[in-house]
Amino acid sequence: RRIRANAIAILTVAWILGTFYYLWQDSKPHTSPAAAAAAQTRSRSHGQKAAPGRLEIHRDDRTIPLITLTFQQEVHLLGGFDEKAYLAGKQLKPGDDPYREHAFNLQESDRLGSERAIRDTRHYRCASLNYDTDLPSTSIIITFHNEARSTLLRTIKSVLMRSPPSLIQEIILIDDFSSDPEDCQLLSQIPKVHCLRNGRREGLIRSRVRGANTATASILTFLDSHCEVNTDWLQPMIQRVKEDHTRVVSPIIDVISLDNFAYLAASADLRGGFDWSLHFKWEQIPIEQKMARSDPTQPIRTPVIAGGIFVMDKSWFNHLGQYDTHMDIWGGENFELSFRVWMCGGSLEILPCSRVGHVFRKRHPYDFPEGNALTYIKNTRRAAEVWMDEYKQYYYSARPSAQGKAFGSITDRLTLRRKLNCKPFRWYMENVYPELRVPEQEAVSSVLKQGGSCLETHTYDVGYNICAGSNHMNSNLCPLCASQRWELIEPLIRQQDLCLAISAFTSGSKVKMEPCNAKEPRQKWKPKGTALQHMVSGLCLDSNAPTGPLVITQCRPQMASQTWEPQVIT
Ligand code: UD2
Ligand code: MN
Repeated sequence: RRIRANAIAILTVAWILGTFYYLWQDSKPHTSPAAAAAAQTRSRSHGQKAAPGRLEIHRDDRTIPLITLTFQQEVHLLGGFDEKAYLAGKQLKPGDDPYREHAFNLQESDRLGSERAIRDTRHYRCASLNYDTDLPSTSIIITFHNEARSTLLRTIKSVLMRSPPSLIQEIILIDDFSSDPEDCQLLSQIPKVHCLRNGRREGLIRSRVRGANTATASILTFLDSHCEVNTDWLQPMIQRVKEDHTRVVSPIIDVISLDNFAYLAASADLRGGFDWSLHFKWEQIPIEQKMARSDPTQPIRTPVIAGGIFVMDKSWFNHLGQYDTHMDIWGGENFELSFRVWMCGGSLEILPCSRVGHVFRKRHPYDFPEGNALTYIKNTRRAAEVWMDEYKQYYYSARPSAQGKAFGSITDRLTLRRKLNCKPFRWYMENVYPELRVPEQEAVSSVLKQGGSCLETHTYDVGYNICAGSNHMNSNLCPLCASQRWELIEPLIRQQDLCLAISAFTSGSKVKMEPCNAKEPRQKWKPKGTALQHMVSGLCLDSNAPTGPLVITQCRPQMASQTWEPQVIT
């Protein structure tokens, strides 16, 4: 009996240890110092994108076996296309700088060949997910300007080899007026590949719209011209869009090293964000959301997308107004699209079970006919002017050089916004990106003058009284000064911790002081001419002179009892 008891005890201990080991393996952080070092975020000018910070290596190195195609398979996949001749047609000359033309190491890319094994960088649970067997097919849209032949071909071949053939309706290449028309033309010998060439340089925005307009599938998939798609990259994205056509989805964008073309896994804890200068950045998912994520295969809501790689229903793309085609060359279109999708009834997400590699570069390898800075300003100014409402002031403070720069007419886009009945940017700030902090406004103290009287408080009551006089304003001895001193921080009218609030939303309601809360509708004011209008009721602050008390009444322009002129106290 004792032997049996011992055996049971040993088995129990072994079982407990085994369970602990399993759990530890599951939660172990998958980072390696080497990969992290490779991921230094690069800073580039004018809002250029850096590679996602924090790379990680998964514990099980599931490299996709190199699919070496048999001659028949190769013919089936590539048709009459002569890959060797295509690549040999453009070769780096001995002594040439391999980074000069493309801002990545062309020698390494050429040496790699058009297909290679890459690691399956997804979370291991992704492999056991199932997708509908009747997913709709997609048109892949790739625009490029002077892309290297080896990277472009690798993008296309990875799509053909790593997607279920039935899901690929066609691959539409838009050659944005590259120097050599053959870069694109020759590729149209590959089955499913079509080539459109622009008669002049249009930039990626108009090029993508041209591609979308010729697409025949019901779903659009956009890719940059230097990508490599990973195992089962397409199914998760098409599945999400099939379930709800208002979703716009993107993969986790892995990093292809611009130096040695190593394929590196990006962190699965990042989403797209930006600062007020409209500079895109990768940022950590907010901690509460991270804690709430029990399933690492679930989509990640993102305030903005990086821009290059996403899947969108074609009718939804058209319904929402495609892109702003007055944006040129590169930049800003990802903000415009992201604001528009969120504010006009859709959503944006990153799907961790879809992975696509991309060569992130430190500089643009091509020229901007109007200059890089001016183009970025024009494009982001258009996005700010159409979509950011009163928040555009923060864009201008963060990018003062944008003021006064030409950005063309935005009438059509404003009409579109009205027609689609889109929500205000304030809604986006409160519901989609509350983590984006509004810059602290400089607290300037003012008096609010009505003739010789000033708005004044008596603890929680408000009235008006003879102005204490500017010569006394800074003196502690002046009893009225503090009670006549206001900070106008839209939407609040503030005195220390108390704010001006209405007691009810109807005309004639009294006005009082209460603890500040910028979300409280009763405390929201904005200037209207020389009057102060309560934002929600639309009524104006009225001294009710000479009888008092202070109330809100119907706004009447130039009405003496509604005039409150701010005068800054220095
Ligand atoms: C990122 C996006 C990119 C775009 C851009 C902002 C990713 C992976 N990439 O910059 O798609 O949203 O942010 O605008 O999210 N191109 C043209 N004509 C031009 C210029 C560029 O066709 O005049 C092509 C270019 O060959 C490439 C694509 O547009 O295929 C994007 O350009 P990029 O790779 O220089 O942009 P990237 O990755 O820095
Ligand atoms: Mn790119």
